Amino acid sequence: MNTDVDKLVTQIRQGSRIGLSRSITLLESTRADHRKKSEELLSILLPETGKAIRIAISGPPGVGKSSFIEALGMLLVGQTKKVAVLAIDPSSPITGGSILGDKARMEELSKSDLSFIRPSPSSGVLGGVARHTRETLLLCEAAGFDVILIETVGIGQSEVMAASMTDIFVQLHQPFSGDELQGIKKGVMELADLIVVTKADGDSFTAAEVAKNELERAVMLTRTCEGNIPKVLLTSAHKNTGISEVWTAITSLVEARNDSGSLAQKRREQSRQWLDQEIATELLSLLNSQPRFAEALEATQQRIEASGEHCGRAARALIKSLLAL
Ligand SMILES: Nc1nc2c(ncn2[C@@H]2O[C@H](COP(=O)(O)OP(=O)(O)OP(=O)(O)O)[C@@H](O)[C@H]2O)c(=O)[nH]1
Ligand SMILES: [Mg+2]
Repeated sequence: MNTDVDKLVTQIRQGSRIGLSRSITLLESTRADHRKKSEELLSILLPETGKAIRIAISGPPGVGKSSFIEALGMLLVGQTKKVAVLAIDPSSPITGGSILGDKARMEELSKSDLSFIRPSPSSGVLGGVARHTRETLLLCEAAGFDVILIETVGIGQSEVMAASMTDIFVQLHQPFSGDELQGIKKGVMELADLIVVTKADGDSFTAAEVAKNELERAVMLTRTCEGNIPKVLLTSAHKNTGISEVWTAITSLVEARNDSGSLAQKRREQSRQWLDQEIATELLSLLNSQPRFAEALEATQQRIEASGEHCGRAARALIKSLLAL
């Protein structure tokens, strides 16, 4: 075995944050030799993963995700739990990087010896970002972290990605005064295990209460299956109120799902999904590495442009002809 990998394994087992950072950099690298090493590292450590509570914290930009994570994280490190904060963020073409998981909003937490904060990988397509985050999560578990919080912006695909690798999905909402509820997508509400209204303090306290009531009514309407209705809780990260109630709700959900076996079932399904995604990614890169594929792709593209051939059909014909080779 390669000594580099050996060293990283030892460092991670010791809970070293430097070792963890180095390993994450390795798995984010696009170099083939780095990829091979990171796969070796993950294979060795995989049996030591799975022990943390994995939580997605989602919501629109500016709703207060990082501030909430800081407050929740401080509560947990206060109980001597080790907390890792990761992020899934479709990288912005304008800023060229991630806006989430901002350490500035988690100033206190980032100073704690029991925390580890890693912003979202700043490059690549969402699928790649998701792979890195999932692998980083596993490394954090091997390093002994008890709780993994994944911050994600509330826009479609990245939320679904975050849900596909966590046990509990917490949806954050701004205080509001009434009509805004119509704008909340039903599909997103269906992902939530727990709904948290932020900024329940000062001038926005009343609006937060209105939001709580409206959201409670909305979840009753969208959910039909009894026992599966998410709680709606009021919090203020600034005043540090409602945070421990959120933690209690999370641990009760985890306990109930552990008892019923549904959490283990969920993780099995997630792992199956992950395999499917890896197969799709591998197939595509295998195809792209074939010179014949590039030629055939170009020819197909020209045919589509010239004759308006249906893309799905053209893709199937292309794959069939390559498999027959
Ligand atoms: N009044 C009040 N303001 C808050 C609270 N939590 C966050 N804010 C404010 O809301 C703004 C956004 O907070 P963040 O924690 O950065 O929100 P975010 O959702 O992580 O933002 P992005 O990562 O940019 O999507 C900041 O100006 C915070 O000061 C709170 O509990 N009360
Ligand atoms: Mg943030």
